[in-house]
Amino acid sequence: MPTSPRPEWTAVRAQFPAMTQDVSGHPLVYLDSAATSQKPRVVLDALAKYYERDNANVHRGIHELSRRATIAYEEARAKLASFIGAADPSELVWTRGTTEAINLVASSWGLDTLKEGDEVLLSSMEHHSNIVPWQLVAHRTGARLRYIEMDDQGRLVLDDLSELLTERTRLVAVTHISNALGTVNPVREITEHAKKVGALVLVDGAQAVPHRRVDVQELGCDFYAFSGHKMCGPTGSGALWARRELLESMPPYHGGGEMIRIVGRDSSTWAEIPHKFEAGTPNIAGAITLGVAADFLDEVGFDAIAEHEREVLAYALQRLDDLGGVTVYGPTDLDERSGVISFTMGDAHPHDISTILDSRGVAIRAGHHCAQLVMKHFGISATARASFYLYNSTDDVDRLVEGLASVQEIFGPG
Ligand code: 7TS
Repeated sequence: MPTSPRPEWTAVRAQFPAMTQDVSGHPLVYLDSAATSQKPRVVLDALAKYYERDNANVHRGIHELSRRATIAYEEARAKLASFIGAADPSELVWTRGTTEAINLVASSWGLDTLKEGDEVLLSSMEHHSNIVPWQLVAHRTGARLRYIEMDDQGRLVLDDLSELLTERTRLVAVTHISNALGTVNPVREITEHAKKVGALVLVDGAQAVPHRRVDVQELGCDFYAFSGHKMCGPTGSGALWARRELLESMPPYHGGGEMIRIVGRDSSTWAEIPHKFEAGTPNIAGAITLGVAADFLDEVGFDAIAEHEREVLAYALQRLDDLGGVTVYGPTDLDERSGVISFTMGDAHPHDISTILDSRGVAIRAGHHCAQLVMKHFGISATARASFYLYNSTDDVDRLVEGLASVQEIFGPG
């Protein structure tokens, strides 16, 4: 088991300027990447370069800067499409992130397609952004929401799937990786079952795309949503991937400039996909620099990232076990989880744990993590959550555990 970071990962970390600062008089230990990741120098530089040299609106002006911005914007689309294994760049719609991508599907496909008696199958480990949009649509259409439940390790219980999936099921919407537990779901297996009853499958990839190679075609899903800011890209960037025929048949979600072909007084016709879903001036700098972030991750390599994160995760779980008094939620098998550790410590409230850690320069998240159904399942209101990314090391784990030891000094051993 490693006790000091490997030099190649120290070099990766050195590319993240935010990671080199002191917080509360201590070198920052950032363990909140499930909320948002830090950004490497190449992404920050690309952002400045875009605004310094190429800033112009896309698909509009016939001038050099607009040409440059448009080319870079569409090149980034092609890059991200291939990054997730899409067949064609036109299947990738830029959004503000996962939340907007799911709302797009719910409002466009959902309102257009769902009828009274139809069913949407969710899971009880979903982030609120894959629950609430479906509730909104269900209330308006009369569709019914059903849930795949979890076991006591926070794994989906798939034994019941053949009962949950019926000819009424129009959509299965599940997370690839849980943000509250780190559980990695067998999406391909779920997709295979869903196809048998003709249901579509939407996958929330917010916690997956940053950490592992995702291939939407291999997964066999129909919609895949993800956020740029959790994968070293800027906030306000992200995308929805969907099969071409679905995007073509779905009505627009927002109306405005650039999503039309011809506008008349009473009605209009729509631009080709993906532009039909991109009304108004998009987040041009966000899309372009998300392309840079994808290149950065590719260069480090997902095999290496996954191996490194697993090493840090295994070390962290062992050290927490050695410390004692820490209840960790989620699967015990490392093959079934990613670099998220959600935990509680006796009577210490997660917010107090987080505050004590913050005073020592260690950033974690405390709360329900926008996954209140997960908290309910475990009979708790909140957890403390440490989440790891490629720039974290076993040294960070040591600092976390030192901080937790001081929590125990204050609150007792738990
Ligand atoms: N789905 C999952 C699984 C997530 O983890 C998040 C954000 C979202 C959807 C929403 O993504 P957004 O980029 O549109 O906001 N999760 C978290 C989190 O765990 N802490 O802060 C945000």
